[in-house]
Amino acid sequence: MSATRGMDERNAKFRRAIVRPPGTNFAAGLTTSKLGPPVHELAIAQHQAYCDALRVCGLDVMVLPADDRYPDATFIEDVAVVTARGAIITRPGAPSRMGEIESMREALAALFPRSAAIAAPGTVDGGDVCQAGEQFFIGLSQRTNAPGVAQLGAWLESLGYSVRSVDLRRTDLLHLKSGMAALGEGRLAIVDALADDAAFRDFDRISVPAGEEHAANCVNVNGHILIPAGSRRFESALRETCDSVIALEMSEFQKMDGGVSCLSLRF
Ligand code: CIR
Repeated sequence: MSATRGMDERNAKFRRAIVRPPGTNFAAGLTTSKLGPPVHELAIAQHQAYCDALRVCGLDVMVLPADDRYPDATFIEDVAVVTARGAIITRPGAPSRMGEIESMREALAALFPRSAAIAAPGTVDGGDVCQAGEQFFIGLSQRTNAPGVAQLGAWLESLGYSVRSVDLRRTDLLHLKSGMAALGEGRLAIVDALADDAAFRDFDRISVPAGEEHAANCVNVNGHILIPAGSRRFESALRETCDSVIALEMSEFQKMDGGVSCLSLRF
């Protein structure tokens, strides 16, 4: 990779996001939480507030139609990995979600005419993929298998990125980004269960306090850190070092094991 390209990307900002509102059967999606069924109207309102926050961060938000065939389709981050150098359609690890890639392929075609794709037997959920500058972390999880890690890693390296894998199977995390997030400038938010993993050795780590682990699923959008509301200690730790922290009500998505990062693809 040329030094110029690296410089350009460090200064680059996200310009667009793709989102998909929850469908009417959102409550039929996969979940392990014991928080009860989501209320559709409230989920729609929280999703709209989330889109408004992305716009405040300067993004042009492309809203795909809700898709009642796939109750988890609002968690759009899982079906593609989008970088400044190209996009790849994933192959979600949950059988009920595999069909979500068809409409994503159509949506991305105009923006990334030569998207790559994960092939069987590989499975990858985008929630297992975290970019921190030139470094990508890929979680080996319940959803992302070893062939998926290998395929995605090779594709990212072909684009000039560095890749490290993180084995999540010893944790109870659904996805890598259920437990960590890149905050920019070499900083990661990270839960205790992952903090000692050698993959993160070169990064400054901000601990997500016990009891607020769900807030590890936060996202840096052009210097604004979007976090779920109600994580008081984590929010005040972030406010000490980050210029802008935006807390969003995410209760209805948490009921379905989702959070702030899962609801958009940002590029
Ligand atoms: C699922 O289990 O697939 C959805 N209910 C939640 C997916 C959350 N996605 C993410 O963290 N990237």
